[in-house]
Amino acid sequence: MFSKILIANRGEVAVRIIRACRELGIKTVGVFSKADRDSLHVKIADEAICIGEAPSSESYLNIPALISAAEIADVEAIHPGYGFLAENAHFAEICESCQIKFIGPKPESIRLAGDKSVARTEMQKIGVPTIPGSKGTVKNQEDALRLAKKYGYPVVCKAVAGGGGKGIKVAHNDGKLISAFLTAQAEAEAAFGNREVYIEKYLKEPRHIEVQIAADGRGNIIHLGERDCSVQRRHQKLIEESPAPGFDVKLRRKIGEVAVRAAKAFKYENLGTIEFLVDQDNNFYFMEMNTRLQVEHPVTEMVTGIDLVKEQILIAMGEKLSFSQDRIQLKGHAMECRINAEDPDNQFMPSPGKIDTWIVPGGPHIRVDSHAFAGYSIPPYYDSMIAKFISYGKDRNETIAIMLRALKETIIGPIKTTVSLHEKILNRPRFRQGGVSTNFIDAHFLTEKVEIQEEKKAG
Ligand code: MV4
Repeated sequence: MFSKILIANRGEVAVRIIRACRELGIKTVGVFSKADRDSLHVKIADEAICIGEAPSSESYLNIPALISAAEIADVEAIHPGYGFLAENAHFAEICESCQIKFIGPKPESIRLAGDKSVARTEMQKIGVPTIPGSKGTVKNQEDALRLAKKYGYPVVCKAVAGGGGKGIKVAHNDGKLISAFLTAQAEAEAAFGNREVYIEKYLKEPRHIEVQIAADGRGNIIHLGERDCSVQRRHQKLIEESPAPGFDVKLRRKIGEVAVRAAKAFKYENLGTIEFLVDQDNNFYFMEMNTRLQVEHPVTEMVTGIDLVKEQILIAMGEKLSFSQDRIQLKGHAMECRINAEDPDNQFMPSPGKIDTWIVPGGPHIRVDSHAFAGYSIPPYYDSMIAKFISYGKDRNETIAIMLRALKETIIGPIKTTVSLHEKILNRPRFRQGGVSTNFIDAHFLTEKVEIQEEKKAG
């Protein structure tokens, strides 16, 4: 039904979407900033249009430029990828009003998920477990203190518009709570133009588990198992895997059913993810809904055998889901390592610049999703992720062994990358055991470790 799609994104995800379109026989229009002229997505798209200057505010976030490009190229739909405008309800609305199909959920679903406090309240209404905390937002310091007394320290103040770890502050006592509350408000105002904050009991060593869901426009809605994304540094995921270590069929069915129920409450259509925090006893709590294709979608593709990007486009065209819940079976184990152009030995300083050597892994059961190549210059303006390595094996141990040999055969230079960090993580006994919490990287790898301990003592 679609004959041409515009991809409102750059980097590996633009390449990934072009690949899906080509397999579906859909023509592609790439867009690029002046810094991305020589990028891979520009080379492999059927057409490419320059949409502005290097800073993303003047190009990839420039709605008038994107809509103009879509009109000039005469596309029927826009795929937003992830980041940039993917979760912008206003952009989805503008696409709709220009009769361009936005490949994603309806604006009202994006808006509902975007308010974390309202989303949390909606989940409570339908009996989806949430972390104990405030009813709605917290207006002042007195209320914050009263709630902290009720739930007991530590507590966490979170921005309702939150994302990327901004506007999240933990407090261990009354004295710290006031500054945590005010800082969360100020950060939220600066980052999102919305200073509203809610409060939750702080879970000490949670795992981050998310469930992939897919919904068509005909009321069919299913889940595609879970991903464990607990290995993060400063709210940036480093490694994701599926299935989650320690999850059995029964627990998967339970969290999957809750995720589907949650998605229904969002009147959801297209691909989405329900994020949960999971405690040591495997109790899970709804945290938020992501209304986009995610970076880590390939791990789900590997264990389900489903091409999620093609599915996403077919859903947007009005097709029925190509599979039913009883046809979804996780097979084997998949793991993704995000390779960033950053120096792990120097505070993860970005390392943009020209890539002279680009030798990336191949062979059985390794997938490399990337927009980089020998001779490519990484611009300093955007995200530092330059590749995703995805390994697939019969079980977790084999999957790790495949990833380790893949990392070992990688030679990228002269820019710095996080390849060596991934090798270290994968060799840690605690990681090999499986089921690490979100504190794992802080506890094992952070040079800022001392500083964090000092903060706790002071608090
Ligand atoms: C929490 C939490 C513990 N308890 N909420 C961080 C980002 C945002 N999506 C929610 N986050 C957290 N919320 C309560 N009540 C711990 C985190 C958290 C975290 C969550 C997932 C992955 C990595 C994390 C790293 C630090 C803190």
